[in-house]
Formats: sequence, C-alpha cells, structure tokens
Amino acid sequence: MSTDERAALQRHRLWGLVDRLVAAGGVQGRRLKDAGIGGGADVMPADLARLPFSTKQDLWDTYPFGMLAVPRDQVAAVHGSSGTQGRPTLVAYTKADLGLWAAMCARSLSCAGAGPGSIVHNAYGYGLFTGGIGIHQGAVALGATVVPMSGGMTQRQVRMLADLRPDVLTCTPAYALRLGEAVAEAGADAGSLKAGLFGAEPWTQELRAAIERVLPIKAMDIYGLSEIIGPGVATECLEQDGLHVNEDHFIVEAVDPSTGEPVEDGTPGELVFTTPTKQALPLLRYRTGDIASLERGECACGRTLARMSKVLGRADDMIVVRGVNVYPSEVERVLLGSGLVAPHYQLVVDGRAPAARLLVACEAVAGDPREELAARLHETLGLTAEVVTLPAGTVPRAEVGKAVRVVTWEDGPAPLPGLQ
Ligand code: DLL
Repeated sequence: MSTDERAALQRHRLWGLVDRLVAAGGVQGRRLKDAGIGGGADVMPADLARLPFSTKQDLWDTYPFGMLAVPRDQVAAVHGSSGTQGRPTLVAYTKADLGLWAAMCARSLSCAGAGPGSIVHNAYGYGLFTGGIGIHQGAVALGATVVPMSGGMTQRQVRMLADLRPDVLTCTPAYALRLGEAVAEAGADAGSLKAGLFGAEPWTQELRAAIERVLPIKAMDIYGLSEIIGPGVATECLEQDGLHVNEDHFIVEAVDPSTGEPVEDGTPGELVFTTPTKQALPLLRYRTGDIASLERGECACGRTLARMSKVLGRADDMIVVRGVNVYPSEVERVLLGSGLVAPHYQLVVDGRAPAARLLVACEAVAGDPREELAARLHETLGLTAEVVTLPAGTVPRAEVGKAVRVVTWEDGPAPLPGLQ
C-alpha cells in the first residue's frame, strides 16, 4: 500500500476509534472529552500527538474488565502477561479481534518466508501468555502446519525437530539458543529449519549471530505486547533490517520518555501505539515503556510500512549502577561481541552493600576473560562491573518463558552458585 493510501486509511480508522472511545465512556473517553474532543470529526491526523496517552496503570486501575469497549459477553478470550512487577495485566479479545490477531501473526510468519504448507515448530508458551496461541492461530490462518510444542521439555523438542522436519522455529531468542545447543549435544538434525521468528524479550545483533551459528537459519525479530494484541505488532522480513510495524492496525509513534513529546525518526524514544481497529480493548496512544527508533521509507523487500529498530530496552529494565544507566542488552552486545564467552549471561545486582555492585556472570570459552571484559564494559558503557566466570552450562538457560537477565541479591544465599 502506498504511504498516502495508508495515511487515509489510518485517518478514517482513527476517527472511528475516537467515536467508539467517547461512546464507551470509560477512562479514555473521559480524557478525550476533557481535551475538548467530542468525536472523531474533531481530530485531524496531525493532532494525534496531542491526544491523551493511556498506560499500563490504567489497565491495573480498572482490572480486570474496566476498560472493555464492548459488552462482557462479546469477549471471546482473555490473555495477558504475568508482569515483572508481580501484577498481572489482562487483555480481552472479541472474535473479530482474534481474527485480526491471527491475520497479523500470519503476516509475520509470511514476512519470515513461511507460507501455506510450511511446518511451524511453535515453542512459545501456550496459556495466558500471548506467544503460543498467537503464533498458533497465525500459522493456521496462513495455511501452514503448526506443531504446538509450547516451552520446555527440550529433549522432546529436539526429537520433533528431527522427526517432523519443520521449516520455521518460533520461540524466545534465549530458548532458540538453548535448543540449538541441545540439538548439538544430542547429535540430532535440525537441518530442515530455514527461519526463526524470535521475540518476547530484547535481543541484540550479537545474539542473532550466536543463534545463526548454532541453528541453520535466518533469525528474525518479532515484537508485540499483550496490551496491543500480542505477537504480530511488528516483524522483520528476510532483509533483517528493522521490524515492519503493521501500521494499518497499529499506529506507531516514538516519544521522549520523560516529556512525552515526539522524537525525530532515527532517534530512540518510547514506542506508543494506537489500535484503531481493535474492538474489546482499543487503546489510544498506549505507552509501552519499550525504547526503539523509527524509520520511514521503503524496505528493500518492497514493504512501505514504517520500521522500528530492535528494542534497546524497557524503561523499567534499566539498571543504574553508581549513577551509570545501562540496559542489559548493552552488556549483551559487549559480552557476545567479544567472542570470549558463551552467549549466556546473567546480571546480578548485589544490593547487600550500600554502593550496589554489578556482577556479570558468564561462561568463558577459553582462558580467563574477566579482566578484558571488565575493561571493555568500562570503556564502552562507562560501567564498573565485576565479571564472574562460571563453569560451562551453569549460567541459567531459559527453558520456559522469558529469559531472566537481571537478578537482585539482597539478603540470603547468592542467586547463582559460585558468587561471592
Ligand atoms: O511478549 C508478546 C510476544 C510474544 C511478542 C511472542 C513476540 C513474540 P507480553 O508478555 O505482554 O507480550 O510482553 C510484552 O515484551 O513490551 C517488550 O518489553 C517485550 N518484547 C516483546 N517482543 C520483543 C522483542 C509478548 N522482539 C513486552 N524485542 C514488550 C524486545 C520485546 N522486547
């Protein structure tokens, strides 16, 4: 679709969304009225940046069903995320929303080269988490064959990879790495795989290279969040040059996280999404907390959709050590880029002493890389950290769910054996 055509579609859909929110009369409708907007006709596309935001706090305040824009009996499914801060975030879908979600995940799979008849080995967790069921429905909508593995039981996954000879692997990037290792350990064959669609957690180009070394695939990034729909909000194509945002259904902006003002294309900002076509839980300018930059302009694949960079980190994942702000993915880039350690790591914030210490736990591939890595972390990130090398295979691998990159050590035993 040309960008002009899409802009017209977005405008039309945005008006409809504003009408529905005002009519539903919930927190978002009230905010619109307070801003002097009585309906869609009052909104010009350029006005998007002055419409009110919505946040995760709104979902928590109205938990579980307070932000529904349809009667409760039209809700066909609920999903959500367990939430790192211990509070669940629940989202609702009508039948039409489930259809939209399947179509978006089908698009993502086809972006990665899958098509009717492809076999998709789906190792995202099934359940409330959107990864498993979202990709599953997308594969079915595409006319592919889905193998609903869910996470964990790695030996069985290795067996299925060899027996069913899938074309596409879908799971978290950390689990892709674990599976790749397990295939090698078992001397098994994963040679049928051509592509992987990995997301649900931040991962760097360096981790991509590590995955592509252990599995015979092109590793693509897929992004999404439950509040917006789940996986299928944005995906890389085979060019691996940014994630195409499905802008006809998810209007994207990047804003300065502290002021909320738009940032220029190419500048990292907090991603903000508007969902003009969702029914059960339509969101206006939802603040994701995810930091990435946007690019407009056609991709070599021919798609005209805006592209987002890989997510640099979540605003609330940032660690502050002695005044230096770092995202775990920046540490990942230094560690994996060095070639001195295996691609598994965990950061331990030791809060037992008054001045927090940062320990970087990893596994050396040869020799003792501790001094060298500490110097590189200091040089590249300005970060003072103690690098700790653990025996091969002992840094925790994520078998189920999202990789835990940062743990805190308050009182009690060390979170990883061998730390002091
Ligand atoms: O993680 C949806 C998903 C499932 C996306 C499978 C991709 C694949 P939530 O559990 O609600 O939904 O978590 C959403 O995860 O705000 C980001 O912080 C992070 N995230 C998701 N995808 C990526 C990615 C699913 N590709 C939160 N890169 C989001 C970096 C990601 N972070």
